Amino acid sequence: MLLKDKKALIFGVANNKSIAYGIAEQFKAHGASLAFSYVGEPLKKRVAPISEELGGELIFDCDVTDDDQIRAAAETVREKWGRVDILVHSVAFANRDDLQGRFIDTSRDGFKLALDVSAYSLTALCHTFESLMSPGASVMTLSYYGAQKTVTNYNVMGVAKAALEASVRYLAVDLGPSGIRVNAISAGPIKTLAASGISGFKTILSTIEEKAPLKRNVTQTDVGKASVFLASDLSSGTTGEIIFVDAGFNIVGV
Ligand code: NAD
Ligand code: 0WE
Repeated sequence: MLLKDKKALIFGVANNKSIAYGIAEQFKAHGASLAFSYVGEPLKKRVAPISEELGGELIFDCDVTDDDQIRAAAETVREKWGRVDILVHSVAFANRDDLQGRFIDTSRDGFKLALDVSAYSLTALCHTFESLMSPGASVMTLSYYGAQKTVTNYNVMGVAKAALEASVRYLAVDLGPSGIRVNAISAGPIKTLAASGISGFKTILSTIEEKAPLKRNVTQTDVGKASVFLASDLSSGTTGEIIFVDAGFNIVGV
């Protein structure tokens, strides 16, 4: 029971295909207590049954672009739990129009939205939850290859993930003296809600099967298992790191 007595706060479960769902399942299997965020009433209907299924102790409404909602969430968690040991940020959004065509055509508003939801929100959460986290706490976020290399159509999300990965390093430096670690998992492509309707997604999946060392795509469970490592004392010496869970795709050259 690697996560026995640990309290895990999970942002970004939309349904049972979400990467955050795979993470939550593994956390539960290793004995953690769970709390889930949702965004607005329509998603509450989806998240509540998942929380029940996984024995969640708390669900709360939190749009990560709203500082008041983040503060309210922290208050709710403080009253119920008094502390947080694990914080999972599995949240991203860009306008669909900005995930096709040329990056050069991204509008100022589209850029701001993608960076706000997908990158700044990690800093906002760390800032507000800092006082609830003690030495040994672990923060993690989800990134993608498109942060480091161009991926056709990923566009403004690639720029947002680059900002997210740099934020992980700066947050690791700020929170390190308090014994709080901050890392990212760079996951290979997985068919989730956020991947639905992406033109060329099937081609990306088959490219990975063909080129990645493991000759397969990764699953939510693969990511969940790596998240247990990052959440637990097994990773006590690791912070500011981007860990690839991508069947090895990123290491392949010509
Ligand atoms: P998903 O659609 O299941 O999860 C995305 C989540 O973001 C949803 O739960 C949604 O409610 C939440 N969200 C969006 N805007 C929000 C806001 N303003 N406030 C709070 N929450 C908000 O899809 P997923 O693929 O599980 O994505 C989770 C994370 O994994 C994202 O950061 C994504 O970029 C990353 N990722 C996904 C893949 C992939 O191929 N699916 C690969 C690598 C990384
Ligand atoms: O990070 C992601 C997905 C992020 C995402 C997806 C959507 C689709 C629906 C952010 N915002 C939205 N907005 C919507 O309206 N991934 C890593 C999955 C993904 O998305 C791609 C990919 C891959 C891989 C988009 C283009 C090209 C490849």
